Amino acid sequence: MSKRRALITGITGQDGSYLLEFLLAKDYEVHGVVRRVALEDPEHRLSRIMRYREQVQLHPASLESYASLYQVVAKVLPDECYHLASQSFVSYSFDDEFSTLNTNINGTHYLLSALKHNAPACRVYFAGSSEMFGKVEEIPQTERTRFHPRSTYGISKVAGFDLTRNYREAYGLHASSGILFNHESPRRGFEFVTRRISSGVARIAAGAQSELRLGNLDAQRDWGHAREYVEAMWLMLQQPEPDDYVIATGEMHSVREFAAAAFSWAGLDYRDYVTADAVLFRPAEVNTLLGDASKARERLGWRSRTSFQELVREMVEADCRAAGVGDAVLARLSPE
Ligand code: F7E
Repeated sequence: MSKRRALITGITGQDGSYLLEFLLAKDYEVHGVVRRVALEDPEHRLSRIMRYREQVQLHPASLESYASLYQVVAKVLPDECYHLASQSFVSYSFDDEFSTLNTNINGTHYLLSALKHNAPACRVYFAGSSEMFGKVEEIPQTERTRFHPRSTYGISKVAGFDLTRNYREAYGLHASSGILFNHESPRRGFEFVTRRISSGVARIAAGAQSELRLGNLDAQRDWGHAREYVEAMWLMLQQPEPDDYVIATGEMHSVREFAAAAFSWAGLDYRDYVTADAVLFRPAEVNTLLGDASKARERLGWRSRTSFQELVREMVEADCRAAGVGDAVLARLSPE
């Protein structure tokens, strides 16, 4: 039997790299959409997937170009398509609303349309986000909670979610959306708060830095491990019917708690190093996010397994090792 063929947009990112590993382990033929510049600068831009370079076929295309996505889909004819690519940094969406909306909404629309024309039987995953809940209308948030996005990033994800549902209802595409709450790992981009903290702790422990400036320490998030969240994406596409699912841990912690835990793993007190800088506050903040993933648990058999403390420890350990901190700190961080 021929291998199942998967196409991933955003394959070079945190989630894309974990999904690539997961699908290779399941013996998929994996294809990825990347920007042309990534192929020209592989050491840097393909760093998360370099070790799988021989096992994956990469295709240059842009979310801004319908023609380029159309050609990739027509060539690959995927059985499953995971649309993870987007401008995903919420802060940046306040600086450049227009490109966030254009790239994220059009990119999703172009891909869905290209699939409708070339591979209508393909099963599609759209990366929705808890940012769609924004100014939350109930706690915890479920698939039935109303959206109230607070940034153009959130708005673009609501539009992508609606487009995905519309392609399902109007054209019969097997298209599902995951409403993923924050998910982190040692592969998280350095601009996101958890990685800012874990890499900051590592530099401080290594003596290369003496303070860490953050924004709103009181924001609360539901943080899970990205490696587990990509399994949920795959499970959604194995269901007979497409649907939408909240993926979350069901536990909420503040940025302050994350910082306290991260510094404490390195034997430090965050209050000696962290300052809240008003410049880093967002014009419209999402203060609390807490997901209820009961539907995913019941229908997909999925649940989050990594505890908050373990997630923090893993991130701090990885950054401390990369920063070359001393053995005394590493001994605190290594699991028994
Ligand atoms: O911010 C606060 C910040 O940038 C988390 C993306 O993957 O998850 C992510 O979006 C919170 C916010 O992630 C700093 O104000 C404080 O309240 O790590 P973040 P995010 O905005 O929640 C969702 C699910 C997505 O879909 C997104 O694509 O932390 N915060 N101080 C800070 N945030 C940052 N970045 N940097 C700080 O210094």
